[in-house]
Amino acid sequence: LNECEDDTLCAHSCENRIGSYSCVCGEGYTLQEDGRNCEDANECEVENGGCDQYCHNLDGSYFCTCDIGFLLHVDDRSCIDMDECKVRNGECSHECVNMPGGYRCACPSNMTLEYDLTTCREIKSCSVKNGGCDHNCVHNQEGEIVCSCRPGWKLDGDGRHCTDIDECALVSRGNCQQRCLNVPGSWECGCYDGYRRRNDSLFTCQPVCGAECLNNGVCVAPNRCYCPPGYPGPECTPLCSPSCAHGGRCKRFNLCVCPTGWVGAACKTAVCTPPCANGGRCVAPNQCECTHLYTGSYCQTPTCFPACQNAGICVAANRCFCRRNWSG
Ligand SMILES: [Ca+2]
Ligand SMILES: [Ca+2]
Repeated sequence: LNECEDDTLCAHSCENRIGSYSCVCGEGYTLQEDGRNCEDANECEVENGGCDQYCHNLDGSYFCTCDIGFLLHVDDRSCIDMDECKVRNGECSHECVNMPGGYRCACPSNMTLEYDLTTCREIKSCSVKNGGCDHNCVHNQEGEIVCSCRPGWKLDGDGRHCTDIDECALVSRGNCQQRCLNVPGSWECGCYDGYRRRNDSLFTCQPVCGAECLNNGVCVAPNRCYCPPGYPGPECTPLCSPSCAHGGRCKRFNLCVCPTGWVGAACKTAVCTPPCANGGRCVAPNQCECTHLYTGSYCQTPTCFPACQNAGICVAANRCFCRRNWSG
């Protein structure tokens, strides 16, 4: 059975199959859910129909268009900038500058564009666009315009524009001792790593020593102090030889500042107050080492050996003062 012989079954065309059939729609249409009718497909909904700029849907097809100033390419999709300057110089009296989707007229620096935006008129006064000068504009005795530039700039060959002078490219390199950095209208000197600019000069650099060089030492290179004799330590710290003991601080060459309780050149002598008596030896602050016949914090107490018996009193080393009726 060929159902397709009934041409009312499908809106567009019919494809016969064994025991069945299906409807097919023409290009630009999609089959609807009823399997019979065809509906326009909106090509613009998918990636703008491939159009560069504008996409317009039609029943069964679509087309692309472009903005004013653009032309539709022969591929009917891309938009190409129209070069208006190619036709009669865009009606410009002097220069024509093509731009995407448009163009503009331009004038030489000694002229200005009229309000029609196409005609250039010569500038004859400094009061119009600064006479076409980048910086300074004056009239000479003949009334002509004379341009000049601010310091650090030089006048171009056109007599109007000013260009920055690259001072670093000159032989003097801007008188910079180390680095030279050109900037518009001026320049700056810089220093290598490990150096900084001197406070008293814009052009010269001095080395930087991480910490200050002490004791009149001089920073002669990055992190290198030149130190006076007796101060060979890092950053010219003083040398004490022998070194200060017991936490003493080396203040000047071979001069220790000692902590309380210690004296001497290297803080090695202990101080006992009062001093150790009876031949005792001061071994640490207020610590006496007594001879074997004396005791006490400063060896002030004599000892008797053997000890005095029967309430006798030890009055001096190994000398007992005995009570009445006792002796020995
Ligand atoms: Ca153009
Ligand atoms: Ca410069």
